[in-house]
Amino acid sequence: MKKALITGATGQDGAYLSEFLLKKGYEVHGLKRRSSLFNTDRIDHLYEDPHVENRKFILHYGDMTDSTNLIRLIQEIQPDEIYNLAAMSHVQVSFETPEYTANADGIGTLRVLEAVRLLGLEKKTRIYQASTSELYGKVQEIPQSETTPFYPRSPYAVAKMYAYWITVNYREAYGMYACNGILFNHESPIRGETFVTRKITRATARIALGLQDKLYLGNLDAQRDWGHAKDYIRMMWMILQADEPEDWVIATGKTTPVRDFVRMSFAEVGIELEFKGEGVNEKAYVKACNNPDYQIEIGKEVLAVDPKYFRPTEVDLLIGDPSKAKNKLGWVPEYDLQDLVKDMMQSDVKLMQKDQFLKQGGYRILNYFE
Ligand code: NDP
Ligand code: GDR
Repeated sequence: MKKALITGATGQDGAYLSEFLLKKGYEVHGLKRRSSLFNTDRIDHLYEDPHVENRKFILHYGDMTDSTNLIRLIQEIQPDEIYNLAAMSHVQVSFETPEYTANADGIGTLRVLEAVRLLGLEKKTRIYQASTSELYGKVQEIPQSETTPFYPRSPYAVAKMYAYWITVNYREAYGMYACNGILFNHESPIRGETFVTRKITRATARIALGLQDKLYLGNLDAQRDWGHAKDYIRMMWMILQADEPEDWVIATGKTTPVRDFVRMSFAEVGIELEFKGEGVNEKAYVKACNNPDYQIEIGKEVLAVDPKYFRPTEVDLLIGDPSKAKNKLGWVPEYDLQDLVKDMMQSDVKLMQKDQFLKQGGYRILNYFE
């Protein structure tokens, strides 16, 4: 039985990957941070009572900023595969916590690689590094492929650039099986609530159900190559099964502006929007509603721009070229953007119906929209 260690097991990708590897028969070890509240919502369905023997899913306390913790865990587990997914992954927040981001996302990756080397596991343990399309940053070339030069535009991307190159360096210097997956944006119903897609699908559901008035966003012109996280975590595993360790772009090859993601989300619940104005004055109004479940007034303003969500330096356009992964690994995504929006909207409508029920029962519901 193969053993895998997943750092960031409580995050979006960590949760889907844990489930995927358990189904493949792996013993899965996940790193989780101590927090003052439970932070395992996304993996609670996989939880196994620690008093039961021969568990297949085991969580360990740890942190990417703690070398001794990582060395001890890797020594105890002796993993065949490590998926290094843990990171402070929010681009805008990285401008506010640049030093911590460098430590967790950049040096954290070095700590994992160095632990494997120190423990003499170079020939046993394969390592996947969660690299990102944010490395491309300022547009140099489109579409972006494995050979496109990097130009990072945030403390997050700069930290991930260190992680990218230290992974390549350990592969070349010590013959380690260490790979970068350069993954473009991938989303899902369990995406963090402050990333733009989930912020939009949650707000759309809340607005339709009368729980929220308006959605505030930043740059509506930014374009992203959005895929479904379920398709992308499968590729993480395939990357570590290849004969040779290499770096891979995983993307859909299509790009869409944030504005259109908003339009598609509202359309999914039968609400047609009209956008008016430009730049910081751009707004969206309800043009039509053909869903009898929703009592939304025609002409209602449902979206406005708030410059507080603008980034000091923005990544304007991302569009990936996944040809290498398609040709050599057989990468075929199952979801397109329409399927992704549908999946996220269906899930958020159900979630917000629960809130609506609680509100009707007189309970206070969460009103935090960041
Ligand atoms: P999430 O933000 O959902 O999850 C990040 C995970 O890292 C969480 O489990 C989080 O723990 C954990 N974590 C954060 N800081 C630390 C730390 N110091 N020590 C230990 N654990 C920590 O990210 P995703 O699942 O979306 O992404 C997974 C990885 O892939 C990240 O590295 C991200 O940067 C990268 N990536 C993501 C893309 C995407 O579109 N989703 C695209 C390309 C790359 P907690 O739950 O306690 O917060
Ligand atoms: P990104 O994702 O920065 O691409 O990083 P995010 O969803 O945060 O932003 C995408 C684009 O939308 C614009 N935007 C807004 N973004 C947020 N979060 N909130 C808003 O209100 C808003 N309004 C407009 C942003 O300016 C940006 O252009 C994600 C993360 O998962 C990274 O960890 C990962 O590496 C990359 O994707 C690939």
